[in-house]
This record gives sequence, C-alpha cells and structure tokens, in this order.
Amino acid sequence: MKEISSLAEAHFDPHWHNKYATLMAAGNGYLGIRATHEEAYTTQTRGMFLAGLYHRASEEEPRELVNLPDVVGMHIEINGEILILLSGKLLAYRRELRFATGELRREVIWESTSGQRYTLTSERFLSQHHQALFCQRIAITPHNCESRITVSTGIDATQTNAGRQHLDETEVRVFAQQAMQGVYRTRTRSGEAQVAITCACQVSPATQVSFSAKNRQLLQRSACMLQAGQTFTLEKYSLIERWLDDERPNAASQTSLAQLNACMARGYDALFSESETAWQAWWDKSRVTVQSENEDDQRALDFSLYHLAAMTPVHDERSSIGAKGLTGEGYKGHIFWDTEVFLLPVHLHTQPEAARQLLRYRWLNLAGAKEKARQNGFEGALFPWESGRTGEEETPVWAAINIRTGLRQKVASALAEHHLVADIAWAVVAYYQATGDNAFMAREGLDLLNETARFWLSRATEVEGALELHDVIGPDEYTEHVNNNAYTNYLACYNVAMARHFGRRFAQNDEAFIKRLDDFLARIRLPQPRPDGVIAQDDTFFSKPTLDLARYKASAGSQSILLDYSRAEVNEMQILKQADVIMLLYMLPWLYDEQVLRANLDYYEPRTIHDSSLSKAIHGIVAARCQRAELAYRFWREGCQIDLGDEPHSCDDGIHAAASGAVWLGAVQGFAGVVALRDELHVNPALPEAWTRVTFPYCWQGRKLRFTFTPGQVAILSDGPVTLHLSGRVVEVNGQADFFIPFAGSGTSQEGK
Ligand code: IFM
Repeated sequence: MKEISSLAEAHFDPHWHNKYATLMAAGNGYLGIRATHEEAYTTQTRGMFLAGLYHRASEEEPRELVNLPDVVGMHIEINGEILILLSGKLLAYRRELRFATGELRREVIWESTSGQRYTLTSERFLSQHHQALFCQRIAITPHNCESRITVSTGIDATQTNAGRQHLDETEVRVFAQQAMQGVYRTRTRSGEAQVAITCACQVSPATQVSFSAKNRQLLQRSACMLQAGQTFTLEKYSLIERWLDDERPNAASQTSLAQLNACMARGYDALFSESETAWQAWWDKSRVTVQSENEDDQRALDFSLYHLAAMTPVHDERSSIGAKGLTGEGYKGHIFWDTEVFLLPVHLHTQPEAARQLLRYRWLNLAGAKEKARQNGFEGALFPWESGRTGEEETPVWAAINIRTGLRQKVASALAEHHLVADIAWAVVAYYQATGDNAFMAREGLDLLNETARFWLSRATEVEGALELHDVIGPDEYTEHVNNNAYTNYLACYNVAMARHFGRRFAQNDEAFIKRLDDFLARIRLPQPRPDGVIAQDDTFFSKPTLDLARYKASAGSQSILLDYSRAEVNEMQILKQADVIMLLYMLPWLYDEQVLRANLDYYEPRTIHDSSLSKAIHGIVAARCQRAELAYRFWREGCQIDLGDEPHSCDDGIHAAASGAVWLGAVQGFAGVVALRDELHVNPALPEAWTRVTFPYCWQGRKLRFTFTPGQVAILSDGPVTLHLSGRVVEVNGQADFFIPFAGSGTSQEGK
C-alpha cells in the first residue's frame, strides 16, 4: 500500500501560524490540540478542546466549546536569551505532521543573537490508545558552546476563548516534587477539566527542578548546563480529563496521578507505538488510495481522513462533531447539519458503529428538539440549527455588528433553516439501509423519524388544497425567508414518507398518525422541473434578476459579495451561496435522470458563488453522476484546497470539517460512483483522466468490501455474498470478482471474470 502522506511546513512564517495550527492539529475525538509552537508568538492562537465541554460565559452569550488551559507552551531560555525563532538566525526549519500516526515533529537549527548555534527538535502526539494522554518531547543540543538551558512549562490557565474566560482555577498542586495538577471548573459548575502533568528531563549532570504557581500558571522550571554536543531532553506527559453535568470525579486526582506515573514508566516511545497501532486500525478500515497525476490528491484524501478520525468522539454518544471538529474556536464548536450529511456517511461506510452513535446523539437530544418545536408553535421535533451538548438551540441570536451602522442583524438560520430536521431523518434512513440495524430502527430510528415527520405535518401551510412550506431558508443561506424551497419540500416529503414506511414495517404507528402522514404525502407541493429540466429553487427565485458573479466566484469562500451588496439586496437576486437544488439532487439521486442533473448544474452553477465550504464538492459529485468527470475533478480539487490551499488564513479558526468529509464523498460517491440508492448498492464510476487507480474499503449491510477501480475495470472483494448494481446490471460477488465496465467514453460494455 502507498505510504500514508504527511503535511510539511518548510518555512517559519507567522502569517501562517494559525493555518498550520489548524491543519496540523492533534485529535482523537475526545481531545483536540492545535499545533501551536512551544514558544509564544503573539500571532498564534493556542487551543485545546475536550469534546462536549461547552459553557456559556453570560446569559447573553451562546454556549461555546471551552478553550482549555494550555499545555503545549514552553518558555525556553538559552544562556539567558529567550528562544524565539523571530530573533537570531533561523538556519534550518521543518515541521511535519505524519497522518499515519498523528506525530508532529519539528527540527530547527537556530543561531542566537550572540552567534551560538543549536539544534532543537520537538515531537508530540495525542494518543489514539489512551484518549486523555498527550505526550511531548523536546531536545536541545548546542553545537559550539557551553550553554545554560532553562525550560519552564506546565499548565497555563490564562488561555481564553477570544478573551472570554469560562473556567475557575479551583485547585493547583504539585505532588512528590514531580507531578503538577490543576483543576478547572466552569463558572456555572457544569463541567470540569483536570490536567495532570509530569516532566522527565534527561541530561547529565542533573537538571535542577523547581515549581511555581502564579497568575493561573502552574509551572515546572528545569535548568541545566550543557557542553557543546550534549543534548538536553525533556519529555512532558499530560493527562487531560473532563467531567460533565452530573458525572463527578471519583478520587480523580489520585487516579490521574497513578495513570500518569504508569505512562511515564512506559516512556514516550512505548506510548507512541501503542498509539501508532490504534491509528493503523483506523487507516485499515478507511484509507482511500489513489494513483493520480497529481500527487496532492492522495495527500488531500489522507488529510481528510486523518481529521475525520481526529474530530469524531467515538467514546461518547452525548457528543457529536462540531463544524470545526476539535481544531479551533470557529462556530463556537457547534454542531450543524454538516455532521449528518457530510461526515456521517463516511463513518457509515467505514465504521458504522460511529454513525450509529452520531444518530444516538440526536436521539438523546430529542427532548430539546421537542421543546424548540413547542416554543415555536409546532409539533414533533425541531432540532436546533446549532447545538452543543444539551441539544438546546445554540445559534447566536445576533450576527456580528455592522461597524458602519453599529447595528446587528438577527441570525435567521435558527428561525427558519429547518431542513436540518429532514437531514437528520435522511441520515437515519441511510444508516438503516447500509446496516439493516433493526434494533436501532425499532427504537431510536423510529422515534427520530416520527418526531421529525410530526414537525413537518405541523409546519405545512394549506394553500388551495395543497400543502406548502413557507418562510424557510434552504441550504443556500443567501436566499432567506422563501416559500417552497425545493430542497426543503422534497426532503420533508422524504422524511414523512420514511416515517410512514418504517412505521408500517415495524408496526408501530397508530391509524390516526398514519392518516396524517398519508394526507401530507398526498398534498405536499413538490416543485417539478420546467420543460428544460430546471427546478425552481423556491417560489420566487426565477422572478429575481441575475448578476455577473465572476469576481465573487474568484474569491469564493470570502463572502466578498457582502462588501458590495447588503444581505437584503443579495436576497432579491439569483445568487446562491452554496448548492441548493444541486444539493437536493445529490441527496435523493433516484428522483431525476441525468438530463435533469445536467440542466440544473448548468443553470445553478453560474449563479452559485460557493461562499460556503459545503458547496463545491457536492457540485463535483453531481457532475460525476452525469458523467462530466473532468468538471467533477475540477470541483473536487477546488474543494480539497479549502483548507489545504495557499490562502494563509483560510482555516485560522478551525478546519472545515464538512469539506473534509466531502473529499471522501467526492472520491467514493463521485468518481467511484458507489452510491446507496435506497437499499441497493449501485456502482457507476466516472474516473477523471488523472486517476489511473483508486481503491478503498467499504462497509455495506454487514459485509466488508474493497473496491479497486482502474479505467474500464473494477475489482471487488467481499467477505461474503453481496448483490450490486454495476452500471445498471445486477451482479453477485462473494470473494474476489473483476468486472469490465463501460466508463464514459470507454466504448462498449463487456463483462469478464
Ligand atoms: O452548516 C453550514 C452552512 O450550510 C453554511 N454556513 C456554515 C455552516 C457550518 O459549516
């Protein structure tokens, strides 16, 4: 198998600090730690986040994922000079994150202002095996002089969320002149983080160690003298644990300290190899390998799967995945539809148990969704547009202030972007179809389908005998408060139809409810394609004027149109922020044929700025589905650039999690064309010219498959009998089977075995 790629930073440049802090962040789903440098730079934003640890700083503020006390930072002095790469001379610099293991390594040769040279290396990893454990190792070697080295490091609880302090420092202690421990409690006592640290130094003659606790910093200071060529090594082991709500630590401090001692006794290398083994298991079940003319395609795939592992809280069904994973403060750590639509499908076909858990998160939060529905005068469950741990609505009420007018506008999504309700139902059905998990469907699945369907029943407005959905926002957030957004109506209809279908299958729903579902299905308005195949995004969309969007498309993602036009003006033009009808065609691929797909791509794409990171990849998949492989490839590669591209601030406040998921979706559902259509698995590849081979594992209805596509051919390996629809023909596979298939432009179809 091709070696798993890495991401390298070859130059030290403060403009890029926060981008790399995001891209190279460590994560294991429980904990996320930004890849900030050990030394302090004013430009870098440190960040450490525990999944599920949210807090509200005041009644006026939404809850946010708490940025925890920092453990990464180290204050290093060499012969009295503070080590900082902006002073002296940087003779060599390289930082690299190995996706295979999550190990971040930096190598530096630095010359101090007085002309002394040093080799400095630092390594770190967050354990995939022991979720609370973060390990660092630094080494300093003077080249040509005797040097006095001091390193101060520990826990820095001055860290805030952009100035908002959520935590009280409730305890700080040093045990046995070796271990430091800090306990930090949210101000409302809803959660607690405990950080226990021990540092081991290696040098002879011995290091002098002292401790201090001042101004929320609990530090160990280690000092020693080195001869030229001697190396000072410091290993730092941090255990970062959390307690939430009613969970209480059980003699936690002692347990943590015992664990910490055990870790230290095992040592950095042994702990690393345990973690490496756990990473290997993730790669075995998820890696997509591609042979492409463009080497960075493989890196983009490895990057996105690395971050998918890093962001998914597989240990905790009360947490889900925030729009920025655990890599930054963006969107306050909140969870959106991104999870069910862009991320869950990846898990569904690589580790289905994680997909189940993400759905259980919604199920466990049904009470909050029902309450939101009730408060808004609806029945059933209206899931919050943005949520945290409790399932309450967390969308900020007000958008950022307009500094010219001093006014703020209300954030409309929480009020009207209701498609999320149907997106969750869509994911429930996708989960069931891919796994056949009857136990889940009989309980959590049907609860979710019924309560979301009930919401749509009450949400509809009767107009001349038909049912319409008024005053909604579809996925395209540049078009607000419209009637009959096609995406929303179709998805709501699907939601209700699935509640009807599975209610009957599991014989659970009463007659009165079934009647209401049937009535909705009979009367809901579903905008039909015009004669040219184009579907109206909503009732008024076609009546609005258009605008040449070329210059805004050139800076997609920056929302630069809002510098020239107000939101209200944008709302009155045919301008899309992101895929909307195209999103619908992606989600329900059985609805319309290729001609409709093409017509809508041609109509809507020129009107779409792609100012959301959720847009390009979906256009790419729909393009692949209508055999426009090269266009699809262009969109896919542009999607890969959202975080990895050379815009130095594109992900300062965290990764675009949905866009990472979409990299996998584009490869698997787009180019390989492996798509679940209801409970059938269809395979209709459209490989771009640049790709000569792509291979990946895929879970389907309890079977573990491996697909390998080469131009005109697919090899399928299955660990048991499975039925597939391969370019329109039904094939049975059990073990290894090779098929010739008609690719676009590849001539006639032949089958061989
Ligand atoms: O959920 C998305 C939304 O579709 C567009 N704005 C950003 C959100 C979070 O990624």
